[in-house]
Amino acid sequence: MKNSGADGAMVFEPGYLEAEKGDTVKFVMTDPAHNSVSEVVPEGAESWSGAINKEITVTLDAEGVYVYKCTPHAPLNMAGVIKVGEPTNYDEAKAAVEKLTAAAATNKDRLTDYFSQVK
Ligand SMILES: [Cu+2]
Repeated sequence: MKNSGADGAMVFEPGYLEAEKGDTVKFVMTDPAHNSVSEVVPEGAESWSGAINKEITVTLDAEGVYVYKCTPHAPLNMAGVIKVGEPTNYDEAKAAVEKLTAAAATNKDRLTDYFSQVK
């Protein structure tokens, strides 16, 4: 969770990640005032809601696409995508990406670029 990265200001890096079922992902606080909150998780996986300024470790319990955001920087499209195995919930994840992108004022291509890597 960074104030500035290769994909611009207020950004998760990497913003797109492929992982295996059962892996854990730790959201690390490089800069302050961020969090990680799931927007969509596959069926059988637990959603998460990290507090501002708190690192959080998430276990990816199910195959599918996970879409998450940083609450205070959602208007800057600070959000990311994790793919685990087969994208079982592709349509639901796509809808979440479109909703977050529509609500964002800047970095409009960021999340759709991440999601375009989901195959
Ligand atoms: Cu943030």
